[in-house]
Formats: sequence, C-alpha cells, structure tokens
Amino acid sequence: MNLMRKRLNLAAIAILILVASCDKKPETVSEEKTIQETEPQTPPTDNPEGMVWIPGGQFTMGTDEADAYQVERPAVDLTVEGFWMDTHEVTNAEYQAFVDATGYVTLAEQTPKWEDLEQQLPPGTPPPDPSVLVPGSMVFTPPSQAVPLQDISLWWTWIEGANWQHPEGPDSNLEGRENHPVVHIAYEDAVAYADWVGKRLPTEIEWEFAGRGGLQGKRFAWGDELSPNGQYLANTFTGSFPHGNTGEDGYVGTSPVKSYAPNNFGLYDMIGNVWELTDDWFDALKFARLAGQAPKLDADMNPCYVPGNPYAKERVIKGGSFLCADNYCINYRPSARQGHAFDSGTSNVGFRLVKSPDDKTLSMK
Ligand SMILES: [Ca+2]
Ligand SMILES: [Ca+2]
Repeated sequence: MNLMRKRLNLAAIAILILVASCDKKPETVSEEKTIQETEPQTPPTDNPEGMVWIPGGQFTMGTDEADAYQVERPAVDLTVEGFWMDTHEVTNAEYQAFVDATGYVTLAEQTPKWEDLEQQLPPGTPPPDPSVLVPGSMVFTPPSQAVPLQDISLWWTWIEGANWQHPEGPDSNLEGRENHPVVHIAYEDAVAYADWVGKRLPTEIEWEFAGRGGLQGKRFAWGDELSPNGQYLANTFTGSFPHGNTGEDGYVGTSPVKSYAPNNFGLYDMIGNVWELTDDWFDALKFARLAGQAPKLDADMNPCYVPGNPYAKERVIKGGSFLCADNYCINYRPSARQGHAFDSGTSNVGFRLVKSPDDKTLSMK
C-alpha cells in the first residue's frame, strides 16, 4: 500500500467513521416542542465588522431523537457566554487577503511530512517512497451513475495539486468564486487566519448554540421541516447522492455566502454550503460523558475518541455541506457533528470565526 493510498485511506477512514452512522435515516420529530427565547444579554456596543452578537444563555445541545446518529445523543443542558460570530463563512477573497499579506502557505500546498502522517498510523508502519509524498487534497468527484453507498472512494478522490486556490485540482481556479467559502483548509490553516484577524475558531458548544438560532428542540435550524412550503433554506444535496445532484436549491457545488436566508441570530449558511471547523477535538462520546453516561476522559488520554481508530486526530465540524443528502448523510441539522482529520482539508469543509469581549488576541491584520 503506498502512502497516497494510506492518506486516502486515512481520510476515508475518517469519513467512513463519520458516515457509518449515516446509513439510517432519522425519523421526523414526533413531539412538537415550543420555541423558547434564549436569555438575552446586553450586547457590547463595539460590534466588530462582519460579526453579530450571539447572546449567551441556556440551551439544549444534541438531541434525544431515537433515530438520530449516536454521536449526537443524548441531549444535554448547557450554558454559553455571549460572543460575536462571523455572519458568514470565511470566503476565498478574505483568505486571499490573508495570504497576500502574509505569504502563508496552506497545508495542502506543502509536501506532506512522514513524521506528521505516521502520527495517525499504527506504530511501526514503514515510511513510503518519498516520491508519493506530494501536495494535494480530497475532492468530491461524483460518479455518473448510482454506486454502492458503502465505498466512499467511489466519490472522493485524492487529487494532486488540489488546494484552496485550485478547489478541483490544478486546472481549476477561483474565478467567479471569490465570494464562495474557502475550502481545502486544515485546522492549522484556519487558526493561522484567525490569529491574523484577531479572532478564534468557535468551540463546538458555541457553534451549536449559534446554529440553533435561539430555537429549542427543533430538528432544523428553522423548525421541523427541511423545506417548509417548498422553500430551500440551505445549500444541501438535492437528489440521489452521490450521482444525481439536481441543484434544485440553486447550486450543485458551493454557493456564494449569504445566498439563503439567515437564522434568527442573523447568521448565514450555518446549515449547509460547507461544513465548519470548530476548536474541539472530536469525541464520539462527548454528550454521553457530559450526561454522566460514560467515563470522563483523563488528562493523559487522547482527547479525540473515534471508535475503532485509536490513532485518530480529528476536530469537530458542524452544519453539514452541499453534499448532505436525505438518502445518505442527513447532517443538515444543528445537532449533527462529525470528526475531521486535523491535518486535512476537503472540498466541502471551511470555517467561520468568533470573538469574545475578553479575548486578548490582537489582530495582526
Ligand atoms: Ca445544493
Ligand atoms: Ca456552513
């Protein structure tokens, strides 16, 4: 097995683990719950440009829906402090400004280092031939016809030369996509941008609080119907995944940010378009631990827990993407969560940032 295959497999393992629970379709919410307003906090007066104040308060994170994916259960009651959040996903134009100012080179543009790759492989795994260590990233490459949904390699392809500037590979570019969310961003690439603008990645709890838009116990960010009155409220995958994308919601790939209505907090595309990185390690038992149904992690334990993969190093991503379909992976819901390899980007993962009044980070912009 060459390293290219291993990298593909690493990403594949991550995605497979994430989608393993996606082979069943959650049922509709049976119990109608009331909409509750979160406790408003007095918003600071110096609202940073491009951000909105998310008033903190109590909320229910996760879900008790019987058929929701296991990693989203059980629901737990939590409290969040207020914070500012970007109204939209970080765009290609915004990331371009960062790169122009700093000369930053993303991970996907660099030759992979064996010492980084071996951290996610069983000890003793022999190093590959250096010739296979080439820059690149994972790109969604839809098949032309229906394929078995158990084999993600039928629609995910490691493409040499794919990166944020060339989302589908060397022959692609960002022309006309300046206002689309930046993709192929690894965790450290997002953190570098955040440091530059004096913000930070949201915690998973902050993201879900914001993503729910002040609604409690609702399956979707806007209520209990995916498309009320036939109206599309997010960029997801319409049609039969992975081959039959109809684009009925307006887009078969990413969409310009703010193409759909905002949630009650004034946040756009929290659901769909691209998955969004958070600052948390992925722990499949996070909610069970918070609810006292699973042992807490010791300080010396791997903070990332992925069943069946003790070498995983994944961060939580939230919100689903333009590839979430109702026949495959129903992750266009606020409680949905997946792990994402810390050193990888893909063509459907981006990020947005937050800031707290007491954050001491200084903008280098
Ligand atoms: Ca779409
Ligand atoms: Ca999004």
